[in-house]
Amino acid sequence: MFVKKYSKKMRKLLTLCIIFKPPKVLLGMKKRGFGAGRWNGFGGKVSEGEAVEDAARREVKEEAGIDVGNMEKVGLIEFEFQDNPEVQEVHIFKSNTFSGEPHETEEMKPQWFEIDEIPFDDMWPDDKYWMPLFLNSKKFKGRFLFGESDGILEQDLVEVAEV
Ligand code: UAN
Repeated sequence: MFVKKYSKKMRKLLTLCIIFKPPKVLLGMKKRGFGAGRWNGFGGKVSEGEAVEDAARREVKEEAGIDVGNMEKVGLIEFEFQDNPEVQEVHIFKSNTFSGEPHETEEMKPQWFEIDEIPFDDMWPDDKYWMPLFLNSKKFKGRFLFGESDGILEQDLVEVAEV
C-alpha cells in the first residue's frame, strides 16, 4: 500500500530587536555564528518555554549590554533557505528606550547609524526591503526564500495593521 508521508517544516523561533532613536538606529556587527560579518539588529533564538518578548530583551542584553525599556512588535518574517527544511520565524521588535550604555560583547559590536547611512550592503539582503517600513512606523509580515550565496529567490512583504 502506498502511504503518503506529509512533512511539516521545522520552525525555529527567533527575535530581532532594533533600537531606533530618530534619526539614529543602533545596529550591531555580528562577530560570530549565523550572520557573522553583517550589521543587524540584536536577537537570537527563543528558548523552550520562554516568551518571545522576554527572549528579545534577553538577547539585546547579551549582545549589546543594555536593558530595553518599551518594546513594540512591528514585524514577522519567515526566512527559508533552499535545501534546508527549517523555517526561521523572526519576530521583529522596535524600541526607543533603554538603560545602560551599548558596548561590544563577545557576539556583537554595536554602533549608531544615521538613517541615511544604514549600511545595507553589509546587512542581510532582505533588510533593504523591510527596513524602510520599519523606519516609517509601519508594521509588516513577509517571507523570503534564499538560494545560493544568499540570493533572494522569492519574496513576499505586506504592510499589516497588527502583527
Ligand atoms: O535581518 C535578517 N535577515 C535577520 N536577522 C536575524 N536573522 C536570522 C536574519 N535573517 C535575515 N535573513 C535571512
